[in-house]
Amino acid sequence: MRLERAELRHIALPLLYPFETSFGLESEKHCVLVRLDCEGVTGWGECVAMNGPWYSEETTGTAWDILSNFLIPQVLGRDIDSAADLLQMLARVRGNNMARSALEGASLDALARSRGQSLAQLLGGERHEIESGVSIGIQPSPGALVATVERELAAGYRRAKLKIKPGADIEYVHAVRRVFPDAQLMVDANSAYTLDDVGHLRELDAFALTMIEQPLAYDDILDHATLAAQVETPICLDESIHSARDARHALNSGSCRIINIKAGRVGGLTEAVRIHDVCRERGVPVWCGGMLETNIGRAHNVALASLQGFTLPGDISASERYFADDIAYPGFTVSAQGTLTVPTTLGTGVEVDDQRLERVTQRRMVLVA
Ligand code: OSB
Ligand code: MG
Repeated sequence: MRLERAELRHIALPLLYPFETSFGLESEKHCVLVRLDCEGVTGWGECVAMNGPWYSEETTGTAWDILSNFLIPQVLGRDIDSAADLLQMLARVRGNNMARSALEGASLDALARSRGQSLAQLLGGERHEIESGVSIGIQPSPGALVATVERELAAGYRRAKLKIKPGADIEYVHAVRRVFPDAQLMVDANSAYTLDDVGHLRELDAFALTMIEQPLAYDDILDHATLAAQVETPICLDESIHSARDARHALNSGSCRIINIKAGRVGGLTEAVRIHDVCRERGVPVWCGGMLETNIGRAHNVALASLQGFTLPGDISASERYFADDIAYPGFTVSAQGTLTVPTTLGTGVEVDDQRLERVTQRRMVLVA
């Protein structure tokens, strides 16, 4: 499959519900999309880097630079017949996992389409339905959080993840647990705490949470092991894990008992599958995280989460929670049982609406072989 043409677009889409985490408030989604044209098939990838370096070092700007100047020039005009081929060509570029992942994702979408397969099939996914959870941003008050959780659980979702930060944690979680004694609940701190907060974080043990996600520094592995030894609630790592090697290190050190896998954070679907494999061998549960994706990135996440080792509900929710006018269709809907259906059509199973895409495009670049 010869890569003949690549197109980058920086898009901006208003979020239906502004999303607050410990690192800030997002009301508009910005991302870079990658389109690849290869001998009659088109593949799309979405870069999950945010506008600013709040979640990780990468931004829409750095991703644009790395994709246009370094990654795409390595592959343009060349034959890509497997993910291994592609990763080999990109091996010279260090880091920049989100940019790399967007290109890998677009390539795998195109590759699956050229082989007459769905992306899930190409990855070795076996599930037809995936369990869906929601990630709920920090709310103005415990009461507002309870009302939001109530709405999401009523929609069918299997678990609710509550974003926390110092000052919006114990009281908030307690309020939700009081009203929903049996709900599957977890929290995500996005690195808002330090080891000085161990005593405080231990208070979360009272609420039967399935896990505490990324309580300590975004680049830490070992302090999480110190914390994990002092809290009963399982620790899950998100920001800290960039590779299968990181996953091994974290598990060997006792830093976490669960891993949140995001293809963007780890450099692509291939590395995401490797982490899945490492965890599965050890009986460690994984789940698929989200980065407020459009239906393009969401479809990539759904394909990934169709692998057997994704045994916990992920942050892949229905499309209607994010944007009024998504740029790709069909959207994903949640069933009354809290599941999403894995597409069986070609590639990601979603198609881009060119007119909507054009309306939200802020910058565009075409590279031809
Ligand atoms: O930490 O998982 C996170 C969104 C942006 C950045 C980081 C995170 C998140 C989410 C959103 O939790 C999950 C979703 O896409 O709904
Ligand atoms: Mg997280």
